Amino acid sequence: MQITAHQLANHNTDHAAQHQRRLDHARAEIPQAEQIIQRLQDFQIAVPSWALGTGGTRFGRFSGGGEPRNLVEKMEDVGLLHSLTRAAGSISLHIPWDIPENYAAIRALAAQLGLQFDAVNSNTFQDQPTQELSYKFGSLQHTERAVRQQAIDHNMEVIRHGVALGSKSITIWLSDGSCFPGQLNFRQAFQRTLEGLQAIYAALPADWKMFVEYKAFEPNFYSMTVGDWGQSLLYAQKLGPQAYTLVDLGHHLPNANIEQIVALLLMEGKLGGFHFNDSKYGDDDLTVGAINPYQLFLIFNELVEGMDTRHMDHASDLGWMIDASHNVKDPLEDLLQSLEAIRLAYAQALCVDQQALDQARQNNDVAQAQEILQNAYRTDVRPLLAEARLRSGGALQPGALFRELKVREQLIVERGAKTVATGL
Ligand SMILES: [Mn+2]
Repeated sequence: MQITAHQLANHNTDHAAQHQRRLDHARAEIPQAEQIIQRLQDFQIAVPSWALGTGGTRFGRFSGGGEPRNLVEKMEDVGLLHSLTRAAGSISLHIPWDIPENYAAIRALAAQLGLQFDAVNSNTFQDQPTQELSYKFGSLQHTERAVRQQAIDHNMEVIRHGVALGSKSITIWLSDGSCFPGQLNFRQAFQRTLEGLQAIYAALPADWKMFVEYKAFEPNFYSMTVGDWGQSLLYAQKLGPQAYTLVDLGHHLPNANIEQIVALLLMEGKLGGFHFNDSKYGDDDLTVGAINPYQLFLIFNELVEGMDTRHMDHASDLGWMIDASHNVKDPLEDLLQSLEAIRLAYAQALCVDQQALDQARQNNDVAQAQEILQNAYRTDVRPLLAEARLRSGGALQPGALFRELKVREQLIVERGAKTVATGL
């Protein structure tokens, strides 16, 4: 299904008076409101193809019905999100779950839906049915050269798909590591992995980036061969200028100071992008902002200040992706909530009075520094988000319109109640 301009206009007319009241109030309170609205219009977030179906855990998966059955339907779902929000202008594909069969047709559909292709993602954490050698004991770290070569070849194939679609980056997350002490020689595992990444890096087109994603634990529980930002940064530094660290918010040990990690990676010019999600315990992949929206705000505060210091373009110089998926919500409503949470944190960070904060720090005025941050965090920027959507042709209240139009019910009619999207 597609949401028509007429449906959007009707919805926006119904909510126009209420919106104007809220917007007038926000404008009176936020001096830089107009600039924030414009920045929000530019700020697009990539939706991962694997978040469009109900996520699973290793204990089970409960499909919600109407899930996209193939790449075309996944793109149509992102198109729905984009037409409601005008904030989800790209899709991040996962190979082999989304192998495009007809590049021209897929590109034409993307153009029609107003979508770009964000980073392509490789997968050497599962064995595929057609695969010759097993990744049971790792991929790029594997002791056998043939397994390593198979993983390298797969990543090169992913790059070729990305080139054909117009992607500009590849994200590599390795599940490599060890489950028990003694299983691996850490140094040799690192060296083998580095050699594999170097071979893939050599195949990167000149205008591409490689994102090296780290994760503290799971599926390996004793060591991970790209286990934290320090290891990822080491790889990225050794690989060269097209390699960057990717920060997935759920991939840290509990209570890690992610905003400090982000600040230092930015300082080194090695922060490539984000996988947004939220968590309470580990890699929970919960809706962005569902558990700790203040941490997300603090991360965006470092991003805005750090990107401005380096004269970076907020919209295009880093990769902004969602990586979340779970069992109990409608995946599209979940993504609408994540998109909103990311943009709220961004807009609140744009409200921070950086000069005043700098002055408070110079004076060691700790209480004042906290006041400045929390004032920005407690600013209601929701009317600015709504205004940005309105100006870009989206809906004033995307979640409400999603329900008014009975989008999920229609998708179930079109696709059936028992569909299951490819993914975890
Ligand atoms: Mn991730």
